[in-house]
Amino acid sequence: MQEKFDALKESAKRELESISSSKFLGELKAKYVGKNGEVTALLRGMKDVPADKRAEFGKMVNDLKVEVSTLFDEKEKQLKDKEMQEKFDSEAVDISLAGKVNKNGSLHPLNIVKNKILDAFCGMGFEVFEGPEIDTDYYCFQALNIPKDHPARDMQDTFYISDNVLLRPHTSPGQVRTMERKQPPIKILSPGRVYRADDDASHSPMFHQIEGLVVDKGVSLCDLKGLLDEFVKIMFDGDTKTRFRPSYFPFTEPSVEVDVTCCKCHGKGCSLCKGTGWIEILGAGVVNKKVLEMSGIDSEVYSGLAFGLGIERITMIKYGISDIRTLFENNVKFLKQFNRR
Ligand code: FA5
Repeated sequence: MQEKFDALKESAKRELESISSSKFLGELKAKYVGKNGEVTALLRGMKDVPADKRAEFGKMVNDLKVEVSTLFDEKEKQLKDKEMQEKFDSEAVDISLAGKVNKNGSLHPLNIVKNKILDAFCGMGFEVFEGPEIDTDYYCFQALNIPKDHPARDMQDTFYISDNVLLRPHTSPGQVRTMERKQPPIKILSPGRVYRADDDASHSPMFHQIEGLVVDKGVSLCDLKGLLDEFVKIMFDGDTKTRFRPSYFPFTEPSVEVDVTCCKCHGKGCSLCKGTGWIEILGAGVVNKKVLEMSGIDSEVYSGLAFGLGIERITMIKYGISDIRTLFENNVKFLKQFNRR
């Protein structure tokens, strides 16, 4: 009997040795110690064993079962350890390899300058209001005291979608839309894209403006000058000079234009500033009473000041950019220069 038991144990050992994956283990275990396995079958032969030998026989079969099960448990542990190690090896990361550096994006110089301008004015109590880029003839011109066939329309020739609807040539419609909705005191900025039939080193067909409007009791040209002087001080370094030049806009009276010294020639005169030494950054003035009245503001009680500045021109002056077109070419080498933290 003992020989039979030993042979069974040897056979289990041999079969276990030939197994190289834990997934075949379950089937083999069932063959020996499962419900219908060979060791379990020995117990069924108990009935043929003489009664006085049964206890001893039963103990021997149970011992064999424990021994064979232990062989399987050890093999299972061995295979699982080996498989785990193989998994670790195949998923290993080589920490000595050079890493991949993520390229960080950065703000476009126009956005850097736009944010700086908004910050400067918001610090003086202005709120931001954005109007539509496609607007009507009424808001772009008529409500700003530029009736049909007025010669001032030529200065802002633009792109029409239909007789009455156009790409706005300036952000001044923002003035009208604000005054129609809100009674004074008003202190708003209206930034956005604008469009004109222009194209040279300092004029782009699409560019960005920021409109400013203040309406309250007793607002005057002195307030406008003080406000813009403060703005220029915040935006430019000490060497930049400014000048206020009388000008004409149908929607302001009196009107001015503000120039700063040319970024390329520093006032000597060059092709960028057309030999004048100055670059215009904004138009401004005291809001025409007719415009206040058309927008529902009592011009006997209130007065206003307004300005419209070009973000591209201010960016060019701040960073010494001599051609406006470089701002729209999206040349990464050029844009990287502004990526300073
Ligand atoms: C106007 O657009 C007036 N709406 C500004 C204004 C607002 C005046 C409120 C009075 C009261 P002007 O056409 O001058 O004005 O344009 C204002 C600024 O936009 C200019 O000073 C300049 O900085 C910029 N600008 C004008 N045309 C271009 C262009 N084609 N490309 C880039 N910047 C431009």
